[in-house]
Amino acid sequence: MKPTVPGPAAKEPAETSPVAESLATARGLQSGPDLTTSQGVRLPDTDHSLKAGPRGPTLLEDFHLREKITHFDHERIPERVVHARGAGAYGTFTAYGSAASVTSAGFLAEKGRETEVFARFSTVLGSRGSADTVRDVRGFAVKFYTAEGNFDLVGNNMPVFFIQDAIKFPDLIHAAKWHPDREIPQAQTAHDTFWDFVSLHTEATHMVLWAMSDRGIPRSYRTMEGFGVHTFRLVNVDGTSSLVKFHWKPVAGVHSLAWEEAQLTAGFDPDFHRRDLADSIDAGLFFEYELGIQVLPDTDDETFEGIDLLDPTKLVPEELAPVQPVGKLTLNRNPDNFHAETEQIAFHIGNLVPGIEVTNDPLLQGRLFSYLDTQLSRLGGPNFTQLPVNRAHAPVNDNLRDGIHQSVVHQGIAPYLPNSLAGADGPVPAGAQSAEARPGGEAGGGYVNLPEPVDGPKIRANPVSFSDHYSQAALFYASLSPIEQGHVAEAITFELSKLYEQPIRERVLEVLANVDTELTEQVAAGLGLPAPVGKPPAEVTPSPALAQIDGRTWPVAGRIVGVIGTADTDVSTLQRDLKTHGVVVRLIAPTGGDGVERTFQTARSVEFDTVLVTSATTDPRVAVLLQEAYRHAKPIGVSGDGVRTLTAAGIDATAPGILPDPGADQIVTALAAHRVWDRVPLLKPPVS
Ligand code: HDD
Repeated sequence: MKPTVPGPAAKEPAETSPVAESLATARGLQSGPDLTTSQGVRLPDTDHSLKAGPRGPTLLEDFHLREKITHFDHERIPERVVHARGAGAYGTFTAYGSAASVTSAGFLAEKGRETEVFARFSTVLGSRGSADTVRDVRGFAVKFYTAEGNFDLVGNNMPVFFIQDAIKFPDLIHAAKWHPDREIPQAQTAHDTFWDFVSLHTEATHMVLWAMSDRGIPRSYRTMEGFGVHTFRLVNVDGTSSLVKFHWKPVAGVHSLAWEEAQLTAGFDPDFHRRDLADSIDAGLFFEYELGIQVLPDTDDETFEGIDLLDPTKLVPEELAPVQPVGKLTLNRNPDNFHAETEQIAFHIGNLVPGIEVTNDPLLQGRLFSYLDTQLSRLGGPNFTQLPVNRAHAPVNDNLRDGIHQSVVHQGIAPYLPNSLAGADGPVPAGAQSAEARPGGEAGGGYVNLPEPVDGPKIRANPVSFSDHYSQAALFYASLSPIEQGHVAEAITFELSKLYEQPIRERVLEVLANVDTELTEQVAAGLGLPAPVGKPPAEVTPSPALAQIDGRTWPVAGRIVGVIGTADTDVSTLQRDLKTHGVVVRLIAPTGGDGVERTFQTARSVEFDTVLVTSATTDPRVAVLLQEAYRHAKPIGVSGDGVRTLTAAGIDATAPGILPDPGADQIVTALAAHRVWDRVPLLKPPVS
């Protein structure tokens, strides 16, 4: 059953858009009132196989049985080797035009230009069927179907990465995924091989702290930042280049789960994030992000303020280079079919359009190989670009031919260049001439690389600057709010507690000692180990933009309020008032009934951002719900006899964030701060 979520009706795709047309064609490929075979033969019976008499053996000649079972046997395709678990949606990117000075890419440069996109969010380590809320990095991949060809921004929700060179990716992933002997643990970094690798491989330290921070457990895809991670090179119409870092800024702010909440949710609703995405879009509560760029001069040494821009373990603090907004993304349409669209979408960091180029970041360079290659085994051959979700909206005429699952019926006889047999207007491209050489001299706009000089000895080595593994790890930790710092210490302690190998714990502590003394001491105390003495970087200037708890408030659309009452509790006024803010109200009662969306048996705190308790009950399940909401620093409203329920649950009605008789406005104000941060100091560890 679809939930009753308020908001404007979900936006239908413009029927004239290229994606709508190609999808409409794809949808129309199967129609008609009768069940048929895949050859179109109508079938009166699909429940009984063809047998020699009712008790006889099944006959091999039953073509319907064989076709049905054979197709079923092959329904699954290999899951992605990383980022297997994900969810996606279509949307529209609208350019502000502010990027025109740095890039010729039309979808960024032309003010007001709208470009269709498909965005896929993912966890990295878990299998396709794993839970959404595990502690992990989140993928944030966006395919822009631009008029100049497809551009893919294949990023994460963290701005740095574990390794500096793509050649180590198989090592990283082999260490981080399950142990190969038993295939456990699923979707977790809390195990020996992960910490073994990252403690031996200290360039991972910065990223490990991000993964252990609240960024590793986002509340929603709606409340995640996204990053292109690498430095890209943008080139404007005059041929002037800049180095650039891409950022997605969520309109709803950055908000995370509490750790205990994340773990409980993995059991109570493993589909938490994908459900939130799909339900919100159905309800017209669209996910919105601004795309921004940090623009840095394209100098010979490719560094900025001493930061090597080719090192993907380093970020550029926003205080040194502000993120300039260049456009807005609104995710507003759910896919119709998970397999056809979300599973078969194929991203590639090398899908670039004129005006956007790559740099020599060695992580990026290796990725340029991996993405196309992986699709060949995942999607079964080289023609995956013809699948509706992967098709470019720009005209395609590529001279690539044949191959498995070829669905284009190519015309003409000369799919090669140069040729003298294909006319300029013919089905085979006339040639890759420059704009001037084209018949009619129409504007060119093809992809031409900036003629960057390339020189150097053949060598397997990194620049010297890549050996600084700790200064930015220390910068990140020092920039977090004290509450977030506490969460990092708790997360690392939790993960290391799960290890079997004591020497690995000790080695991690030695690494941490180079980042921050207090952090090392906290983790060591939690593990009951001595804290080693290291040499944390002497001076770190914090970057406030890296903290997510900073006193700001945010829009609350998509948040959920649970009202504990009885089947007779009238929530219609609250529902009406909160609907204007996009907030959903769900009535929780002892048993089902008209308007009751959850019973005491089916409700659990993790589903609600705020709980309002309106009636008296001593049901222990309600007490647990309230205690969890309290521990997770959620606002709790109390009215009528609800105060007795609160007291029975052992909660102090005068504690911060306990709201007496709250109206819609108070609830919205409390939700806008994400959590009741004032309550956190009262909560004895471990709380989250
Ligand atoms: Fe990757 C998938 C992001 C490094 C190899 N990667 C994949 C996805 C995301 C990222 C979001 C999922 C795309 C989707 O939704 O289909 N990957 C990153 C980021 C990286 C990164 C931000 C570092 C900055 N990746 C990376 C390296 C390699 C790969 C260094 C290999 C050398 N990534 C892959 C892959 C995947 C993939 C094997 C698996 C499925 C796919 O590509 O289509 O090619």
